[in-house]
Amino acid sequence: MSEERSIPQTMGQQFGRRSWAEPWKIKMVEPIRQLPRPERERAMAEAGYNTFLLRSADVYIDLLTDSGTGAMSDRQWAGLMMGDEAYAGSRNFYRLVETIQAYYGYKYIVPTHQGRGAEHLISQALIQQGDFIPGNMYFTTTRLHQELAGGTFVDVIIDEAHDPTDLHPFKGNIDLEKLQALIDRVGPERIPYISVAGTVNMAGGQPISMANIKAVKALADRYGIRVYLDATRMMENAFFIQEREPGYEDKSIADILKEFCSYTDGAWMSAKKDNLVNIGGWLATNEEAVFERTRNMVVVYEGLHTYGGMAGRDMEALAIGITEAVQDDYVRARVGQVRYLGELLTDWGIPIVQPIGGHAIFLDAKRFYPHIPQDEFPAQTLAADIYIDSGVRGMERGIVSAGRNPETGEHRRPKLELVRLTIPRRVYTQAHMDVVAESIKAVWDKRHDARGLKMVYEPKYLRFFQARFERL
Ligand code: PLI
Repeated sequence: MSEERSIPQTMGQQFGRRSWAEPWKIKMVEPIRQLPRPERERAMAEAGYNTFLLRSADVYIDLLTDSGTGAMSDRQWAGLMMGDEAYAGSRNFYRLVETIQAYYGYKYIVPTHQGRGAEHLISQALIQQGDFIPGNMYFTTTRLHQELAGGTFVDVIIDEAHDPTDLHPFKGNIDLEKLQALIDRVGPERIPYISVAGTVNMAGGQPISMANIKAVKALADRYGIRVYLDATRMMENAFFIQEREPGYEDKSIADILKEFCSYTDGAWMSAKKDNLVNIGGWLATNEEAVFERTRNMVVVYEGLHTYGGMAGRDMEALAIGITEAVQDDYVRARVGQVRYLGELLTDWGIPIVQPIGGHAIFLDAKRFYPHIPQDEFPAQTLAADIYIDSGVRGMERGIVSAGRNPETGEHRRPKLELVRLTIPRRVYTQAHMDVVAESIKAVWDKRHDARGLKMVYEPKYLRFFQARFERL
């Protein structure tokens, strides 16, 4: 062997490749461990084949959710020490309000303990019994709060969103004809607001385009209907606009975010995702009357209107988190890591929702386990099987998550039957992604042996959190 050939070449030297990398380095670590397989089997059975019921100490790589599971920066941890824990008028609250105003552009802010606290307030404030709320695909807690307020959610997302193989670049878009048809059918006075999510969680983390939100706003304005935004993962949505929408390639994430929000009347936010904190949320509006109503309600359900269930230190970490989350290099690395995992799986022919979204990889359980009928919960089964294989925890996003129709009591049968592998922000490395991908591949290779589940316990609300199953 020649001297030259014995020197291993890096991929970069070979292909002239330039990789992205995270714009941070690791200062503190939290040990994790992989239980032996017999213990994983026992843990899964004891958890009723529901990954929500596992103890986190029994999980190796935790991809259950990106909600509240991100790593805070040294600046945010330093910010915790700046907490002003006054019951009323905390300094951190005013900083948070100014930060949301600066980056999202809304006028009035009501703090809440997390996203569903804000969903509760906006739903109760705007929805009357018998109203209809159109939206770009349901989200579990969002729709439930709309229903509890007396409304009916109507899905007006484009058809492509329900097809995991369709490569539409903006599968989160609203179908304007579906929206118009609803307005014609029920009348604009029965539609308190259009519920727009950026990116769409249940569709696979798919974005909505700037052109679409502009068009939605124009249509809504014609009828005097409000547009409210679920801003939970808007940074990632802004990234996809920058990447895919002509005219936005040279705009910053911060500029895109602000422009997008300018086409809406307000927003609710689970700060546990894109705002890089472990707990927190907020409601924002440009409407004074809505602000007055929700600011009054927050003291009943969440806490005083200058903390809404958060500690002063939480609000400080949240304000700092917003400033970090709008950085272009951060969002690029964030989506880049999700894409890295998705591309490994795609290369092995494993069926996932395409295009790869912003916060998670969604395995298509219908194509993974085609022999398991939807009534035997293929996605629930797959999430359990992955945990048993490696200790990697994902979650079901299919028939169990969709729940029952409150009028008929029947299962809702979503077209998408998925397992979500959600990547926490700034937590895991590329090596963790390799381990995850290899575990999915191992389960894929044994897919023909899989057996479905039967549900043996079903709670009334948001059943996916607490339902229990047995192996068929
Ligand atoms: O979990 P909350 O209450 O902070 O936020 C509720 C919520 C609202 N909208 C969207 C799009 C969400 O994704 C969301 C929560 N999502 C969770 C917990 C998740 O695992 O995706």
